[in-house]
Amino acid sequence: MIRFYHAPGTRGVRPIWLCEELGIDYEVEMIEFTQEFRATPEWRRISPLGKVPVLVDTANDLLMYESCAMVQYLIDCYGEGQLQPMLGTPEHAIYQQWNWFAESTFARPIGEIVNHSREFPGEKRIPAVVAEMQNRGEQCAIAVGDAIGDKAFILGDDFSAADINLGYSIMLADRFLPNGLPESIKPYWQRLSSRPGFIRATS
Ligand SMILES: N[C@@H](CCC(=O)N[C@@H](CS)C(=O)NCC(=O)O)C(=O)O
Repeated sequence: MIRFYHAPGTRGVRPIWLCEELGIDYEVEMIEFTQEFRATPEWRRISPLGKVPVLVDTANDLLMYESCAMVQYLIDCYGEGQLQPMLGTPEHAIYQQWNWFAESTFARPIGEIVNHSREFPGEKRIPAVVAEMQNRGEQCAIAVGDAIGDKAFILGDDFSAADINLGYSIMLADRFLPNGLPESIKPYWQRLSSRPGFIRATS
């Protein structure tokens, strides 16, 4: 059985959405997403930095963190070739480019906006830091909009797990960038966020 430790609206949306798309059975244990709970030794034994999500797959005696790595594990192990191009092809390289971009380039500055507000509330807030992270997040959203052009999905006609990883980052951008999403990305976001799998993963 696959179990996710998760909190609403956080990066666990990615692997849960993937399970919904592929019809993989899973269960979710919601954790208390407070600094106090995340600092407990009990939670740190499961998640060394106190973060979510965490995936446990009892069938393979596996415990892991990093949401995009979970998505890749689940399609490699249970996806039967679906939702990713064939390994070793240029298409797979571009697919991986977007997976990495989604978390390490796009979600990162937006996550830092959230972290900054939490760690430096009120007068301790450093406006230049927040502005720079907003600018970086916005540049990423524009880059995705440019790459999408008039394609349906990031790799073309076919929906892939890279759309799931990017989709979560776009959800963050929509929520935390002061000017919201650039026009160029809105039809893509509409297409992703209206998928039944996304709706089930976020409700
Ligand atoms: N790169 C990690 C990031 C995990 C992460 O930052 N999770 C957030 C929630 S979406 C969290 O637990 N934040 C609390 C913290 O950073 O202390 C992943 O993709 O799983």
